[in-house]
Amino acid sequence: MAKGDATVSYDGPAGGWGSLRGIARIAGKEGVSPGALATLLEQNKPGGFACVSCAWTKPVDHHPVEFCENGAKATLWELTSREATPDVFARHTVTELKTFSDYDLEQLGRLTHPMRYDRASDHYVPCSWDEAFAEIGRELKGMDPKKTVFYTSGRASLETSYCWALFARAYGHNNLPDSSNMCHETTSVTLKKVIGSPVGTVVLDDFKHCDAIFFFGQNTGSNSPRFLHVLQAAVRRGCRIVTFNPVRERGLESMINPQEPTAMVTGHETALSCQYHQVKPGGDIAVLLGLCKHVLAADDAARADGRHVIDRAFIAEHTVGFEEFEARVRAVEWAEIERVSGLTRGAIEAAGAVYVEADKTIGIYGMGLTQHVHGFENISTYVNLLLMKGNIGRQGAGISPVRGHSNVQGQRTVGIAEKPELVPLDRLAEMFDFTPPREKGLNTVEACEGILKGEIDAFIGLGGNFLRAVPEQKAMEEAWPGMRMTVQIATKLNRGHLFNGEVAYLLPCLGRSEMDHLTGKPQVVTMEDSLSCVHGSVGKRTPASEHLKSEIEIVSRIAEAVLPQNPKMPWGQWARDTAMVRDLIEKTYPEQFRDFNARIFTPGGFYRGNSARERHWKTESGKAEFVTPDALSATGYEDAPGRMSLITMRSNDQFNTTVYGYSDRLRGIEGKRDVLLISPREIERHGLTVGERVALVSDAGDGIDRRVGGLEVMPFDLPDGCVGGYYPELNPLVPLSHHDRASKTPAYKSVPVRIERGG
Ligand SMILES: Nc1nc2c(c(=O)[nH]1)N[C@H]1C(S)=C(S)[C@@H](COP(=O)(O)OP(=O)(O)OC[C@H]3O[C@@H](n4cnc5c(=O)[nH]c(N)nc54)[C@H](O)[C@@H]3O)O[C@H]1N2
Ligand SMILES: Nc1nc2c(c(=O)[nH]1)N[C@H]1C(S)=C(S)[C@@H](COP(=O)(O)OP(=O)(O)OC[C@H]3O[C@@H](n4cnc5c(=O)[nH]c(N)nc54)[C@H](O)[C@@H]3O)O[C@H]1N2
Ligand SMILES: [Mo]
Repeated sequence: MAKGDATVSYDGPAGGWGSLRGIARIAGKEGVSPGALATLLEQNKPGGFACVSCAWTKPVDHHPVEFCENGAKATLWELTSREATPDVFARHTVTELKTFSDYDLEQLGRLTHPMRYDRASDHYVPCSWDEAFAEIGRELKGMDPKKTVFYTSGRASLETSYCWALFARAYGHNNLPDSSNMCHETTSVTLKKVIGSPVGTVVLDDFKHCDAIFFFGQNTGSNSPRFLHVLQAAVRRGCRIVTFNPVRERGLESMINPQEPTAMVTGHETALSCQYHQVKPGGDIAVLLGLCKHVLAADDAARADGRHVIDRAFIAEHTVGFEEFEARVRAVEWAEIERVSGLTRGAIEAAGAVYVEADKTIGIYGMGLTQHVHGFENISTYVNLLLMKGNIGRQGAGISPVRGHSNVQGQRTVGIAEKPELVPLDRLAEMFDFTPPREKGLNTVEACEGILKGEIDAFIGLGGNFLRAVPEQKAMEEAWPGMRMTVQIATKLNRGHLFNGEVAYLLPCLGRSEMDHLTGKPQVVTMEDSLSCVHGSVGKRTPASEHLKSEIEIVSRIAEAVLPQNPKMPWGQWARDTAMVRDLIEKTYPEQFRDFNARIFTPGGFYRGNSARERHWKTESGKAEFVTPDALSATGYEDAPGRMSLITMRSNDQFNTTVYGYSDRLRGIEGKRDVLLISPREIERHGLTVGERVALVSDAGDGIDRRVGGLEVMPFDLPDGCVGGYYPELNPLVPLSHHDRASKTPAYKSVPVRIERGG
């Protein structure tokens, strides 16, 4: 595969020795505690603990070593021997800590004590758990619940998440924004609308039967590396992979399987994608319409001699809206498709030919489709392509979003939702004898809007790094201290913890690999992966500090401090016995969690089921719905002279806002993150020189001065009209109003910017 000349790149495959070196480097750097490497061997196996990194599924027939480079990094990050003790906080004021990089903050190590922010001295100071719960309880009791926000990052277990959502509702609000509001909320909204199920329809076995896999905007090599094995097996039996991505991601080009000793020794790599198309950011609706156009043309030709390509029987029986969509596809001009996608008709037709020839196709996607102003249309048009050939609801076919955090999908399943209609409120009312609030709550963007307007009194974060992950970072950091109370439940210090309300607490919790020592017997927690399989996880390690509490205990203690006594809500008992919470989950969602406690260690997890997979469409029309897109470009803005689309990216050495190191191995970028990736042609066009420092400034046209300076110009193989750089450093450039129209997922993958010299 040819590469652009003179660009930074990496020619080796994904996986292989490079990934082992990546693990060894991190193990050395994190100063891991004794036995940590042995703990890794238990990862993702029945009776062991579920990896805290990505949401990729855990197979029935696991490998001797069922973890990947990035899963190992995530676990070792948790098992560091470094400690952010009260002494560390005594040495640095919070203002001083704000000058630390994201990397340096987390390198301080695990939080060991509950801490309260002391405004007078500008220090975090240790406090007792009792004091913390009492004051948080007192504050919340005095507040209007609807002016408080309970955020969750997608790592908390099903049990903790269920309790958290129940607590919010018993207290009196649905303000339950989740990291998925910045991530796959576009999926939840779009797939629910068009196929009646908010999650993907594919199961692991389908990858053994598909003839083609299409990839739109998902970076498997860095973000879900264990999935590479599945892809490798598919390719080896003749399945074809076609990828659309502005960046040539090595993981999707080729890999060496670290699980195969001979391949490791001989360096034998498997080529993964048979076609790789560098679409412009936001060009996917156009590509998908082009593919549909090709399918229609192939069908027209086939029908002339009595065959067919389109599955008209399926369309007639199972769908609505096809005629309108067909008319739109026929009407759209190839010239327009080429302009918006940046690809030639020939390239799109070559991809279309793979789709036409394949009997069964799986459609994979990630943030490259969800994080756009027209993310809804990206996904609905993708589904249209699949529906045209009946590729949903049969073996070897389907739509498969690859989720992010390890339990982000499950949190939605058990009630973390700002949308009350997604939750069985009547059942909850009956089970727990209370009146759940019915008003829609705040999602992430709406919570930010509320905080900016000064309308929110308290924020409690169950994990995550909200303030660093959201758009409009500068204004958000300024507005944040306007809140009366902020509480963060966390394992490590991050930048979001350095901006505090008048009353502020930092509450340290156990990580998933650690033993919950409340009762002395191992507690099980559960997670749902991207393919809707539910797995049990048991922490085995001695906790990093004796003062840590499990997330579920922290949530329960806050709930007890706030809510009036209710014999139906024995919070203390739930925290001591998570099996009781699983019984409640089963009672609340009986179809999906039948015999929950008996099935938690089913090898490969137990499948929660999916109506669309059964071709039972729980949509408004009762059928799968073709939606005709009204936009051709997903960016939501026009091209303008000097305007560039910024893609914010994850490196191979980070997990979201957690930066493990400065090696983006698979892209050949080493030792730095303050870079502006741009094609040599655009470097020339803008009159820039390689290595000079520039600033990116917002070109959203709303008069707000958003900028990030000091970025080193680095030549990189990208399409014209776009630049790349790292998340979260570039988040100050993303306007809060720049989000998917349907789901309000921030449009982090095409942000309008300009390059300013001398930055
Ligand atoms: N190691 C590691 N693993 C992770 C994470 C991590 O940070 N590190 N994060 C976790 C989380 S929360 C999530 S949500 C997932 C994220 O995993 P992914 O969904 O893979 O997300 P990204 O890496 O942000 O972007 C995906 C790809 O989209 C491409 N892209 C950008 N714009 C476009 C576009 O307009 N069209 C197309 N077709 N492609 C585009 C980018 O080049 C990139 O390769 O990974 C999870 N796993
Ligand atoms: N520009 C840009 N912005 C983005 C994105 C993008 O692609 N581009 N991606 C978006 C996406 S997909 C997501 S999901 C969000 C991520 O947003 P979040 O989920 O809020 O952020 P994380 O970086 O995953 O959170 C890391 C912190 O979680 C805490 N933590 C780690 N493990 C545990 C644990 O076991 N328990 C608890 N309680 N805390 C723990 C640690 O303190 C750590 O610092 O960011 C979004 N923001
Ligand atoms: Mo995510």
